[in-house]
Amino acid sequence: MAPQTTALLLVDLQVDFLPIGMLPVPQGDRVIPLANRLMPHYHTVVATQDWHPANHGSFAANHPWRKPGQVIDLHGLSQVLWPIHCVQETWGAEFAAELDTDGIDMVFRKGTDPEIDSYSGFYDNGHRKSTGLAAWLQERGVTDLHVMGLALDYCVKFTVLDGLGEGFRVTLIEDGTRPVELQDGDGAGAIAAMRTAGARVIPSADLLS
Ligand code: VGL
Ligand code: ZN
Repeated sequence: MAPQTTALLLVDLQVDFLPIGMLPVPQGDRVIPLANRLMPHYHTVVATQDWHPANHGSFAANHPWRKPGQVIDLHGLSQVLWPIHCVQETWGAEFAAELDTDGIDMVFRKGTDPEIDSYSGFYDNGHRKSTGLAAWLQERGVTDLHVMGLALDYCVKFTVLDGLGEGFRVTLIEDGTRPVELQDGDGAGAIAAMRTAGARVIPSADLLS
């Protein structure tokens, strides 16, 4: 059992990020059994859920003559355009069917404002609005976060960086995540950026043994 001050943070383990989904992360399904195995070791388990309205500005389909992977300026911020994904109340936005959601204590939804994207579980991409995740964890005395989920080079990366910025000690569970890799090397680059910012990176075997 991890100390009570350590929480497990599951990032966007949703149908649309699995190989069957609309924004498939290669081998994204492989991390679900690991999440199920890890959850019982933690006093506190929190999950983030990408939760977009259908008119969300990150969807390529909402911009004429744009396709996924292109980058636009969205209300002053650089925005990668994505396929339609994780639309509120659709199957794609649900947690992976194999995920033991009974083990989750609290869910933080993000990406609900059509005007701005939200990769991190803590803040939108402009750091304008908090989701309440940091305060919720701090109220429970959590000082350490163990993070896993999808996708490594977007939502996991920015959640880890914001977690460090909020003063948590943050550990990335390396085999609990997979990258989308729009560009080759984005996964390795994300891990390097997290390490540089102060994250510890370990395999799940170190936690389960
Ligand atoms: C994500 C792109 C768009 C993620 C969410 O969960 O990493 N990536 N929305
Ligand atoms: Zn999204």
